Amino acid sequence: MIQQKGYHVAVVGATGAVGQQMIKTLIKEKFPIKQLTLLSSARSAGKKVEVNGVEHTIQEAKPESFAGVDIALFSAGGSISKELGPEAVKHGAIVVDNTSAFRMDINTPLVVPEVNEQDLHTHNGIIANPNCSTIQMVVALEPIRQKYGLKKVIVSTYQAVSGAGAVAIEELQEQTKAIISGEKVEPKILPVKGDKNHYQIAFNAIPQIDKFDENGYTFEEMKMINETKKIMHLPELHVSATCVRLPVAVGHSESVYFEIDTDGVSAHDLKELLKDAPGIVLQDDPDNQLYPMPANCVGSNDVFVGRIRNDLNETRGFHMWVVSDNLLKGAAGNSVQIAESLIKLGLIKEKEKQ
Ligand code: NAP
Ligand code: 3JN
Repeated sequence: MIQQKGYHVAVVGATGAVGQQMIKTLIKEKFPIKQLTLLSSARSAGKKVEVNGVEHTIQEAKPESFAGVDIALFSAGGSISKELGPEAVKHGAIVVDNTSAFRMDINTPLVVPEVNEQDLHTHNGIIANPNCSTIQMVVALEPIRQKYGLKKVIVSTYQAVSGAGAVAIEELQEQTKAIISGEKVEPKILPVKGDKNHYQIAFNAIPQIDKFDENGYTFEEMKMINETKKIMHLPELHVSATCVRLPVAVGHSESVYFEIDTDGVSAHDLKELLKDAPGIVLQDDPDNQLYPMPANCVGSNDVFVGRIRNDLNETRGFHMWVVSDNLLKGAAGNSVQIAESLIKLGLIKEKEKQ
């Protein structure tokens, strides 16, 4: 993977659940890398990791870490992005930020390449990668919006614990083992590491992802609502969300109800449309019990769609089931895709080309 020509890529949060997937995705996609810099906090600095047969030492992320970097992929939390993202830009890097730090900033494009790749042209150094739950939903909705218009979306999510980081994956594994062995569990992380109460996730479902906003929605739900409108350029779209954590390691699922702007459209028409749409795999055959499930989607950068059916009362209303790997298409995969789009569109400045 490391080439004479290519880009100096930095991964910030390289030891995390998302950062590790970023490194794997860069290799899998044969991203043109001339130099790879892996950054974390002081806790992991000095650790050695092997990437494609080459040993790399994790370094502590500091402003000066970005000297000579062309593309910096950030996934170390919003406060690190706010602190170090602008520093990376000052050093001439383009930042693809996986956190919510800049998503709703009007000067920062929020991009899912299948939906709004052209928004990359307006970037000012930072490009925001949306929330995982938003990404998979807009990939499935965009072809429908383009052909039939879109008026309303009501989504309920069934989210995997990996969305809450490496520590939440460990918590699910340990609780599951403990409960099966008849031992007591002491929840410490979920639903939200810094919140007042923690609840068992093994053999449970928790209707809280992120903290609560004053309006009774959680911040995860508000992210889905606001980000969807921004990415799809539909400020008037009616969107509502309920986000739920399930004892699944990887792969978010969503039940999406939506209303289109056109009469006379059937579920069959939507299946025909989605079967050839970019980034989508249609798995919809009730007769043969074919529908997407997270266990079958892990490791893929696609969005899997099934269970498409008409609402029984609303003629312009439909339901569908959308599943995707939250660490890939929902995070690392979409970020690397953004970096690939930047290269394809010629948006990485000449001076940064090696
Ligand atoms: P994680 O598994 O807990 O990993 C956190 C990473 O951030 C680790 O590499 C950690 O390094 C690093 N880090 C922590 N404090 C740091 C500091 N002060 N300076 C530099 N690096 C620091 O979390 P994750 O699941 O990978 O998620 C990381 C972030 O990605 C989240 O906070 C969120 O903003 C974003 N995210 C986005 C989505 C999405 O929907 N697009 C999904 C999940 C996560 P150490 O090893 O040194 O601790
Ligand atoms: O919980 C999930 O499934 C997705 C979580 C995403 C997340 C976790 C911590 C902080 C985010 C995010 O990307 O929206 C953030 C954040 O950056 O706000």
